[in-house]
Amino acid sequence: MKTSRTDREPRLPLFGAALIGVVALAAALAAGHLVAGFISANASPYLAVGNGAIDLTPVELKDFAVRTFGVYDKLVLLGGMAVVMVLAAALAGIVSRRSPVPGVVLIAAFGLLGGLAVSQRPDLSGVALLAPLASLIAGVGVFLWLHRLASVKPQVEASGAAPSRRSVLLAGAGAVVAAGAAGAGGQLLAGTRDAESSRAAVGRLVPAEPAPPIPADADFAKLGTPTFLTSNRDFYRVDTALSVPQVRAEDWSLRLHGMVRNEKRYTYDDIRNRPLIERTITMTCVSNEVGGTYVSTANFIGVDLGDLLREAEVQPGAEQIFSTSTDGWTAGSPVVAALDPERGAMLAIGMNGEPLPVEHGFPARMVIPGLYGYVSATKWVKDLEITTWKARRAYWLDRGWGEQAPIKTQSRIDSPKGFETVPAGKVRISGVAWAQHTGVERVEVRLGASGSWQPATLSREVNVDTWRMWWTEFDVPPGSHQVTVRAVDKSGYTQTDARAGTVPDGATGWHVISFTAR
Ligand SMILES: Nc1nc2c(c(=O)[nH]1)N[C@H]1C(S)=C(S)[C@@H](COP(=O)(O)O)O[C@H]1N2
Ligand SMILES: [Mo]
Repeated sequence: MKTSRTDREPRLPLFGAALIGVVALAAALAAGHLVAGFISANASPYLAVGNGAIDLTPVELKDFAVRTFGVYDKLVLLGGMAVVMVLAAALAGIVSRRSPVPGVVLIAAFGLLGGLAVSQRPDLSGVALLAPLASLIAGVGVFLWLHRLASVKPQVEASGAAPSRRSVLLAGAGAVVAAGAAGAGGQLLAGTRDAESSRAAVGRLVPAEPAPPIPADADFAKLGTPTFLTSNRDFYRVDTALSVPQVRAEDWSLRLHGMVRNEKRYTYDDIRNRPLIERTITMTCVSNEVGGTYVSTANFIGVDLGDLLREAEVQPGAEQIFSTSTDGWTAGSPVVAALDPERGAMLAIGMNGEPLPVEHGFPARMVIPGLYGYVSATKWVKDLEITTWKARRAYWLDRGWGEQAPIKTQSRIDSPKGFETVPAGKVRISGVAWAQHTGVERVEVRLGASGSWQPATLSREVNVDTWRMWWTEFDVPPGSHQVTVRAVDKSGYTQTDARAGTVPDGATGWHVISFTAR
C-alpha cells in the first residue's frame, strides 16, 4: 500500500494546501492594487468587485445595510468580501492537494470576475483591465510556483536535491512580503494621483455675493440641538462610491447638452472665475429614517444652475436634467426647478468657505433646495443632459425609488437622547425640524401618548430652505416617559403620524423617544 502511494503524486497536507491558496490570493490582490495605483484606485479588482456588488444589490438589502451599519456599510461589505475570498482561496488550495488544476481554474475564475467588474465601470478606460490581468497572472503564477515546490516527491527530497518543507515556507513568506510591498506601493501611488493636492491648490473660495451671516439665535446648540451650520467634517455623507472618485480640478469639465440651443462645456476656471454666489441650504437624504441623521446644513458656494441653463437656451419640451458623475452615478432633476430663480438651484464648487471636500463632490456638484439628494445633488458631476423624463432613467429609479422627490416636512428630537436618564422636575426637550422650500411654521411637542400638544420655541429663521431648531420644557415626575414631536409647515400642513418607510420617496411619521426621569 505504502509503496504504491509514493509512486503517485503525493497529496499535500491539508493546511499547507489551504495556505498556498491564500498566499496566491494575497499576491493576486496586491499585484492588482499595485497596477491600479498607476491607473486609478477604482481599477483595483477588489474595489471593482465591491462596487459591482453595490450596484447589483437589491434595494431592500441596501436599505437594510445602511440602516444597520450606517456609514460602516461599505466597510462591512469589504470585510465580508475579504472573508468570502479567503475561504474560497483556501478551498482552491484544498481541492488541489494532488493536482494544481482545480485551484488554477478557481483562481482564474476569480481573476475573470475582477476583469468583468472593472470593464463594467463607466469611469475607467480599457487600460484599467491591466490591473485584473496583473492579478490573474500573479495569482496563478504564485499558486503554481508554491504548489510545485510543495509537491516534490519525498524520495527526491530525501536525496537532498530538491527543496525542503522549510524552503516552501520561506518561498510562501517571501510571496506574502512581496505582496504586502506591492499593495502598499499601489496605495501610495494612488495617493499621489488623488484630488486632495488639486483641492489644496484651489485655496479658499470667496463669494462675490456672500450669504447673509447666520444669527446667533439660529440654533439652540447649548440646549442640545445641532449647530446651525454643519462642519464639513460632520456633514452627512451618502453615495454608492466604495472609493471616493478622485478628480483633479484641472482635469474636470462639465458638459451641458441635449435639448439646448447652445451646447456648453465649462472648465473649473470657467466656473471659478464667474462671480460666485453663496447660499445656506439644508440637504436631506431620502434614506433618512424618522429621527435619522442624514440631514445637514452648509453654506454652498458656486453659480446659479438656472443661469447656466439660460446661457445654453433650453428648448421647449425639456423636462429633466439628467446628471452624470465621473463614477457613472446618475440623477434626474426637474428642469423647472433649476430654471426657477426663486428656487436657488446651484452648481456648487465650495462648502463653508472651502472647495468642496473630495467626498462631497470635488471639483463640483449640484444642489437644489427642497429636493432629496438622489434627485438633485450629483457629486463629481461631469455631464448635464437636458432631456425628457421618458428618454432617460436615473440610477435609483430602476431600484424602486420615485421620479419626483420633494423633501417631506419632518422633525426630530435631539435631547434627551432615547433611553437617557435625566433628573425629574423641569425637563428640557430640544431638536430640529425641516420643511425645505416651504419653511417651518410651528413645532409641537407632547409628553406621553395622549398628552396635549405644546408649542415649542423656534430658533430664528435663516431662510425657508434651511432647518429650524426648537426647544420646550415639561414638568416631569419620576418614572419612564415618552415624548413626541411634530412640525407644521408654512403651507399649513401638519406632519402626518402615518408611518411610511423610506422607499419610494421618503419616510413619514412622528419621532417618538423614551426617557427615564429620576
Ligand atoms: N456621484 C454621486 N452623487 C450623489 C450620490 C451618489 O451616490 N453618487 N448620492 C446622492 C444622495 S442619495 C445624497 S442624499 C447626496 C448626499 O450628499 P452628501 O454626501 O454630500 O451629503 O448626494 C447625492 N449625490
Ligand atoms: Mo440620498
